[in-house]
Amino acid sequence: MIVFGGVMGICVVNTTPFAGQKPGTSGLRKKVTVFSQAGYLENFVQAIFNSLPADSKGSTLVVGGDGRYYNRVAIKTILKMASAHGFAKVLVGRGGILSTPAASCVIRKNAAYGGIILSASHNPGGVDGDFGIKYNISNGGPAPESITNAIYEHTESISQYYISDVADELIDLDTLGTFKIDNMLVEVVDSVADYADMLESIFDFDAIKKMIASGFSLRFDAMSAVSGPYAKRIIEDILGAPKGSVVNCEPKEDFGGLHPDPNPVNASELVAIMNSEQAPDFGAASDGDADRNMIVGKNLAVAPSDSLAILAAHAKLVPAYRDGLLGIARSMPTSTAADRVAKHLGIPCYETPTGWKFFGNLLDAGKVTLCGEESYGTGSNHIREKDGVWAVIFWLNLIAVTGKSVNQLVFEHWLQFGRNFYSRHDYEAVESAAANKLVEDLRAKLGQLVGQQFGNYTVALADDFSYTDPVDNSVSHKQGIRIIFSDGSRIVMRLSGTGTEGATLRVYLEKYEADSKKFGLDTQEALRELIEIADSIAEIKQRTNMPEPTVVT
Ligand code: VG1
Ligand code: CO
Repeated sequence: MIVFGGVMGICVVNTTPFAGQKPGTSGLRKKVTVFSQAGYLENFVQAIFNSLPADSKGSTLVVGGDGRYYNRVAIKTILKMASAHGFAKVLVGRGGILSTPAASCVIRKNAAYGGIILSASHNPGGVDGDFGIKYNISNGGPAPESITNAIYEHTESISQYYISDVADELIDLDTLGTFKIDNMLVEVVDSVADYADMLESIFDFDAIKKMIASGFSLRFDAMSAVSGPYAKRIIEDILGAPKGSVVNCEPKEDFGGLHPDPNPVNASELVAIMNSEQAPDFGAASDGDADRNMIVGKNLAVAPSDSLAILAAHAKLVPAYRDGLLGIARSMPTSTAADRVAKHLGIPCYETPTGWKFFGNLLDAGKVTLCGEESYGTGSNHIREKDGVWAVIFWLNLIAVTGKSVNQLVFEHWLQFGRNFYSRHDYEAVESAAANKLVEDLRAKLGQLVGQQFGNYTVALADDFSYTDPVDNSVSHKQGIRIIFSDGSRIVMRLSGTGTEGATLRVYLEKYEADSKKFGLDTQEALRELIEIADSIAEIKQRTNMPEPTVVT
């Protein structure tokens, strides 16, 4: 042991950089086998701490994760390193568990300096699964690119990390209360109560309770992930839904071997039930870290882009949004359904790059109230992360006060605003070089596409999306290729920043239809021509060597 700075118990460990510790869309995500290499996690955590200003010493940090395999080991390491860095206090979720929205809530409520969230979200878990880590700032939201870039730079030059030598056995994550690591206080908290209180202050719980008491039935599938304890407490204990309404509610280290991603492909059991005779009135699911949501009616999985638009259109029915919305923000690939609502309401609609970190400034500056992404993410200014259980309760609130079903709300929305047919085609585990070349070659020919006609579609705009943050003027380039046609239809292509195997190409397809007689069309059928155009422009099948996408949502 080396004694550092005269403080007993703090070790300095010499280390060398690991290649490729660059945070992606939502922090650093790698296989557990990569994270568990000696020094790998430590290097990244030290790089976070090295990027913090000196006033972080003596402040409070929040730490928690989605409970996946390696969560506990990582949390103990982080606690020991937080002590060595000089934090005065760490708030940690009981059992090391905090959902991503709850972590955001705890950071805000306790005015913490920031937080470290351990999650690979919707990626599979377990010994052979994925692990992830990200840093959130004092507003409770993901660190902006200026900070994630600085963290990355530190990972490239790191030579030492600092860690307390306290024995792991002395770190008890399971008992509520406080203990010390060296001079640092650790408080083990139960975030469920705080989170439930927050939702109660936003929504009309009485109306939802009444609806449920009168026989309204629902099924919330927590996908053996971290939303379970939160959903059970709120939906069953507080709102009074019968026991068993929340299913798969025990968080498991490997999510039962499944993919904790709430979409019709991975939550197929829920969708099958909602398509059957036994369907309850309402179905919903959430992901690994409880920030995503899927809403399901009878024979109808609501498209996330539609969900954002519908919540926005009815927001005044929710107590917290009674006075109306300041604005809406959506990620660029998300459909333009929300734009139509914003226009109707006379409020601005912002288009940001993919990833929740881009919403933080807009929310902090009071420019927007609701935000959403096509990837089953919706949220508001109540915290700075997307929030799965919040979205579900928002829908229940709307159903309770309008007396309308999910299907009615969706169909009436299309009648009023038209329908944005929308789908995402993912080509997963593509060889990285081939995927990069596809994007590069496509980028090179964007200029020639404008004005070209493909069947019924003429290209009006083709570019690689750049975003200038309206609050701090920071610019983010190369955020996805957009091909926009003269009728407003769009094809967007980008490479995923959350995958851990090869590259994932995401192809987003959107077509607007105002004519309600065409609403009954099958989505893939409505988008058929655009799907073909995407392939002819980008040579997807040939270059990925895949005849079909691996996942269609
Ligand atoms: C995906 C989604 C993106 C989302 C991100 C994190 O990123 O497309 O919309 O913000 O995951 O979601 P990518 O780069 O793979 O397309 V999750 O629930 O971390 O928390
Ligand atoms: Co998530």
